[in-house]
Amino acid sequence: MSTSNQELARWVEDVAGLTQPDRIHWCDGSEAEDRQLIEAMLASGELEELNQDTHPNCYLHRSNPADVARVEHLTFVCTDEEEEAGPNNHWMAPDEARRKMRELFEGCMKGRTLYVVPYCMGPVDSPLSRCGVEITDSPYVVINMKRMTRMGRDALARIEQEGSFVRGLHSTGELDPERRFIMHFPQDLEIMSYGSGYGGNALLGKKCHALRIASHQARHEGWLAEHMLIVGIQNPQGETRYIAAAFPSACGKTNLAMLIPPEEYKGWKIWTVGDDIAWLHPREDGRLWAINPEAGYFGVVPGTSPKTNPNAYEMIQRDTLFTNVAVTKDNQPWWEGSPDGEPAVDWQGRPHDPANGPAAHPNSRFTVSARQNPSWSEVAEDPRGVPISAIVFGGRRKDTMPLVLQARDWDHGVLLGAGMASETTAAATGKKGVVRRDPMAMKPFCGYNFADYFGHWLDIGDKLEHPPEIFHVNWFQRGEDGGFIWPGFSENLRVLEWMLERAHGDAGAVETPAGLLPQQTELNTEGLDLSTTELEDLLSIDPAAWDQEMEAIGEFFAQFGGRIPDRLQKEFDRVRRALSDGEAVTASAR
Ligand code: GTP
Ligand code: SPV
Ligand code: MN
Repeated sequence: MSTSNQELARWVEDVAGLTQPDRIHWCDGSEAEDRQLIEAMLASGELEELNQDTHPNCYLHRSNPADVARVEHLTFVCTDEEEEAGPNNHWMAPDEARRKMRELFEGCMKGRTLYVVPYCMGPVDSPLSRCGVEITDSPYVVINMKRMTRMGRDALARIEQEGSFVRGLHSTGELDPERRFIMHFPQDLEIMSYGSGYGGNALLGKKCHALRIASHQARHEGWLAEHMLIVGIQNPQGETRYIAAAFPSACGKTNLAMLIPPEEYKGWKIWTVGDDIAWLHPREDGRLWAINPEAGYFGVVPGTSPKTNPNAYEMIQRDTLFTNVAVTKDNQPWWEGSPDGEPAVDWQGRPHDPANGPAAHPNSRFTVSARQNPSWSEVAEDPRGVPISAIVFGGRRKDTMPLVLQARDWDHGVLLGAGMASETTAAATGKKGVVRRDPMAMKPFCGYNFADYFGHWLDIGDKLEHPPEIFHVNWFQRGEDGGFIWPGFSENLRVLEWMLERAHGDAGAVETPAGLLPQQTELNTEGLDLSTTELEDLLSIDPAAWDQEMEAIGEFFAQFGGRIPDRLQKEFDRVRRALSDGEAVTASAR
C-alpha cells in the first residue's frame, strides 16, 4: 500500500530518511493486520496473553514503570508568539522545538518498523470529522489506534479525497523521562512526540489531535473541541435527550457515559455516544450538536466492577487490551476494586507484595472498541451528531461545590466552567489530590490561550438561539467520616433527571448568588440512605468557602493580564458582589 497524496508520500519519505527504519508498513486497518501485529508482540514479549478461557482475545501490556501517565510538564504548544499559547501551556519557539525534535528522531527507528497509520476522528462520512496520519515505531500504538479511531483504508481514502490531514510523528525512543517531549504546532497542524509509549502521549489522535490541535482549528472555524462525554438519556415516555459533560481526567466521564439506571428508574435507559471527547457545532437550527470523534475507549481500570460500572465490566471481559493491570495466578486481569480473585503478579511483573503499593497501577487502562459497550448508541455513527440539551462541568472537590448547580444563563455557565477546579489524579505524573484550577476540564488540553478560549465560548453562545442549559456538578463531596456523601455512579441519573426537567420541563430551583440549586423536593432521593443534614450539605452554598473560591478564581484570571474577556470579568464581578451581599443558602431553607 502507498498513497496518491503527494504531500503524504513525501512526508513519509522525509521521516524515513530522518529516522532510518528497517521497514515501512502502511496500515490498512484490517483484522488480519491486527492479528499479525498481536502475534508479533506476543512473540517479542510486548504483549502477554491473559487467560483465554475467561478473557478471550484479551492481552496485557506492561509499560516502562517510568512511563505510565501523561507528562504535562513535557507537553508544549509551539506557536510563533508565547501569548498565543498562554500561561495555561508550556511554550517553545517552533524553530527551537523542531531542532530539538530532529535531533531526537535522527536514526531512532534503526532496526525497527515505521508504521504509517491513517485515521479519521469521527464517522468517515461526517463533514464534522477530521483526518490525521500518525507515523509511529510502536506496534502497541497501532493496535490501540485501530480500536480508538476509524483507522486504515477508509481514512486514507478520505485523506486522498480531501487533501488535508494532521501530521503526527511518534517514536517510543529510549523511554528516558529526560528525553521525552510532546510538541504541538497548531499553525502547521503538526504533532511530534518522542520518548513515551503511553496513552495520551503516544496515541496522537486522542488528546494531541482531537483536543489540542482541534481546539485551535475549532476556534478559527467556529466550533468547540472539548474533554467531554456525550450521553443519551431515554425516559419512560421514550424520549431521548443528550447531555455533554466535562470532568477532568479520572473524574467520572466513562462511568457517567455508560451508567445503568437505579432500581427506582424503571423504563429509563442510558445510551453512550462518547466517553472522553466531544466536538460541538452550532447548527442552523440554533442548537448545539455534538459528535464523538473516537471509536473506542481508553478507560481507567481501577474501580471498575459490576457494582460501580456493570456495562464497562461486561465490555472488558473479551477483546480488550489491558495496560498496567495485575494478574491472578491463573492469569486473569486484576485491579483494585475487582469483584473477585487475588493479585499474584503486580503491574510491573513482580510477585505481588502490598508493601510495593497497589497491585494494578492507579492509572492502568483498558482499550476497547466502543461497540463492545452494551449501552453503545448507534447515533455515535450518525454523521450529523446529536443535539445537546445540557452542558455539565464537574470537578472532584471534597467541599465547597454542591452536588449540582445550574447557571442562570450562558455567560454565567461559561464562568462556572472557567472557574472549575479539581483534585489532581493518577492520569498525569505529579502530585495527586491537590486542588488545581482546571477550566472546562481542559487545563492539559487547550491548544491556545485560555483567555481567548473563554472568549470563544462566549462567542459560541451568541450563535445559539437555543443554547443548552449549563450546570456544575460534584459527585465527590466528603462527609465528616472522610467518605463520599453522595452515592454516585447509577444514582447520578437522579441529578441528570433534574437537569433535563430544568431544560425541557418545569422542575423548581432555588436562586442563590452562586447559581440555581434544586429544591429538595425536586431532586428524587427516593430509596437513598441520606440524612437531612447530608442532603443539606450536598445542596448548599457556604458563603465563606465561596468567598475563598472566588478569590482563587480572581487570582487565576489575573494571570492572563487584561486578556480575560470583559464580559467574563463582569460576570465574575456580578457573582462576587452578590455573594458578599448574600447569606448562607441551602435548598431546604427557602
Ligand atoms: P479519563 O479517561 O482519565 O479522562 O477519566 P474519566 O473522567 O473517564 O474517569 P472515570 O469514569 O474512568 O472515573 C475515574 C475514577 O472515578 C474511577 O476510579 C471511578 O470508579 C471513580 N468514579 C466515577 N464516577 C464516580 C462517582 O459518581 N462517585 C465516586 N465516588 N467515584 C466515581
Ligand atoms: C486522560 O488523561 O484524560 C485520559 C487518558 O483520558 S489519556 O489518553 O492518557 O489522555
Ligand atoms: Mn480524558
